[in-house]
Amino acid sequence: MELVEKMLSGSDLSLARLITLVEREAAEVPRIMSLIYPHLGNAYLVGVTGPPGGGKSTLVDRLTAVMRAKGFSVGIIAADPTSPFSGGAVLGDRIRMQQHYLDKGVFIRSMATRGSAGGLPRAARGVIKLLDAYGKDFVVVETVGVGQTELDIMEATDTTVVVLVPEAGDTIQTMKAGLLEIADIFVVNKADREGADYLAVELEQMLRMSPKDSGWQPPILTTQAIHDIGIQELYQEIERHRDVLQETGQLSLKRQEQRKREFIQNIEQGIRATILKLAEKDGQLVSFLERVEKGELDPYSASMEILSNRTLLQTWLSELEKEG
Ligand SMILES: Nc1nc2c(ncn2[C@@H]2O[C@H](COP(=O)(O)OP(=O)(O)O)[C@@H](O)[C@H]2O)c(=O)[nH]1
Ligand SMILES: [Mg+2]
Repeated sequence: MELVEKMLSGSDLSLARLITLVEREAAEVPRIMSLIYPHLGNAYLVGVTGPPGGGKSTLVDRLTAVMRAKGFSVGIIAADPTSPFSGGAVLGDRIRMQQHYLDKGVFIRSMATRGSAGGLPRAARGVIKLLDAYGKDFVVVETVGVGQTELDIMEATDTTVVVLVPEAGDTIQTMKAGLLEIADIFVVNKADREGADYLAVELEQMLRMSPKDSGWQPPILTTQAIHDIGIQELYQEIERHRDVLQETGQLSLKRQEQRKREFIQNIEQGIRATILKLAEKDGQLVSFLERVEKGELDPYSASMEILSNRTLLQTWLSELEKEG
């Protein structure tokens, strides 16, 4: 594929085009992914997540400046499912990261969801890979919020930075949403505001209650992204985490896990698509569906009946094959 060749030899334009294909889940995606596969694994992947307005984009902007000063190239993905149409967040990020828009060593892409559940994490993972193959030393992924979408995206990164702010309200509540488990590094941003120290102490107490057995205790940093304070320290902690992951073999284990998960998820996705297609046309499946919907048949028995009926499954598969 010519586009991939061009991208691999450094064409920004081809990279942008490939990203668009991945975002649209175009038919060429599996081919693209297999072509870039030999070029993967060199970028270090940093996820930045937390509640909206916490200063993530500002932080990413400053962190990028630190990485650039050290001579590293950076790819930035802002995955924001909250702005499907307006592009408001995208524009805001453009302003916050404008110092990097003219820098050839930085590639920035904002992604908004197009409504398809599960689509954004898949697309984001694909874009991460493109930036990795393109040769970026760091790929930084910013996600907004604390939902399943964000957790799914963060699973694909090496170091996850969770950004919190003093005014975040009920911290404990936020933690319950899964942030506590995924954070490798905590950042209490807007430390120029009241309550930052208190939040840091509160976090520390929570972490002490549930110590991790992985050999890495997530540090808690305080930053003032707008004043460029604490960013060097954040960069150093990312490096320290990376070193620990590498030395203990956890990095390769983590990536092994990621590949396995992706493999299974892709199969699941394919099977699900097949079933949905069948549900539109196969008489038997339709009648099962109707009875389940009406409550005449319980979903468990119905699915067991289908899964144990090999003849039925085989007929369906060959019907789909015929269609191509
Ligand atoms: N007071 C204060 N404001 C900040 C700090 N960092 C970012 N902000 C502001 O917080 C707002 C949201 O920042 P943004 O980076 O867009 O947050 P995001 O939604 O998490 O990406 C902006 O107006 C920033 O200027 C900080 O350290 N202190
Ligand atoms: Mg942002």
